[in-house]
Amino acid sequence: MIARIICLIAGEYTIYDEKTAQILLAKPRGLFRKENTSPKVGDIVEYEAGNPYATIIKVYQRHNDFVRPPIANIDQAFIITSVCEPTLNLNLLDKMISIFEFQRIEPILIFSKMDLLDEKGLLETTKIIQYYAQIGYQVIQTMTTNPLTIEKIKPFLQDKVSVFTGQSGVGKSSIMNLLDNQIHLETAAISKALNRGKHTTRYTKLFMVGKGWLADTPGFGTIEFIDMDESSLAHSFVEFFTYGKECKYNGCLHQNEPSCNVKKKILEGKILKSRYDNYLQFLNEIKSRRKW
Ligand SMILES: Nc1nc2c(ncn2[C@@H]2O[C@H](COP(=O)(O)OP(=O)(O)OP(=O)(O)O)[C@@H](O)[C@H]2O)c(=O)[nH]1
Ligand SMILES: [Mg+2]
Ligand SMILES: [Zn+2]
Repeated sequence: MIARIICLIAGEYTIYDEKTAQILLAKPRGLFRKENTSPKVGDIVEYEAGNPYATIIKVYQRHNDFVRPPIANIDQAFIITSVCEPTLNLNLLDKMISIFEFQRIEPILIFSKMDLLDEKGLLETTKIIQYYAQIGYQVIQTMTTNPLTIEKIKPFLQDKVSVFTGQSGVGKSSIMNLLDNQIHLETAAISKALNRGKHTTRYTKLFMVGKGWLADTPGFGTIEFIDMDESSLAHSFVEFFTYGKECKYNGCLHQNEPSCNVKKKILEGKILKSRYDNYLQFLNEIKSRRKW
């Protein structure tokens, strides 16, 4: 029998069998520990019925696999970025976009807490949000004070496995709670002194929402460019990839190479400066990691 893992807490799995529409508790067969591949949320597994636990006997090959958040087989990722409280973090946003692009998973950008911006902040932030839309990303602006803004997420969910990711405190769980009134996730006010969330959600868990599966995940502070090299980083910045076709050198990394079209577009104001600064920082991170 086949099921999907929807939750894992302290070695105890919850699986969902679509054929029977049953939710079951399960434990993996001992073998997985030896093979060093423990089943994770999102996995499609074969199981044997049992009481009180079904036994997971096989994990089907993953079409993708993430450590942060710990989930496999996702079709799309919502990257949630708060425009305020915690302060808009474009560095983390660009990093996550880049990692999902590399994995060929479409990122959808949610800018949350729009209600907290004053007039000036709204003007500045809107320019940034429009930039991301203009380079090709779906962007959704939300405020939990207006449920209609949350409703805009639903059409994207149908028939897909999606994940909510983003820093702690940006409002992932709050938005999930509004998407379906059966969901009651714990949420907590951010620490104003530290300007960051409290890591309220501790487990990755899939919920059936909007005729698809959607995972709430714990917020994280840092993530790494696992398996990415300089050129895959350059390709994962979609607008650099497009403009880069007119750089003089094939494989231009848009640093100090002569006749670089990306640098030209920055001078012309066609590329958001923070995107380029973040790109250079990531390039250095990848380079210094490769020295090891
Ligand atoms: N003003 C305002 N506050 C919001 C909004 N969305 C969430 N919040 C608040 O932000 C705080 C953090 O929200 P959570 O939903 O717990 O954030 P999270 O992303 O799940 O955080 P972790 O579970 O720690 O990763 C809570 O106090 C929410 O009420 C919003 O759109 N506007
Ligand atoms: Mg949460
Ligand atoms: Zn270039």
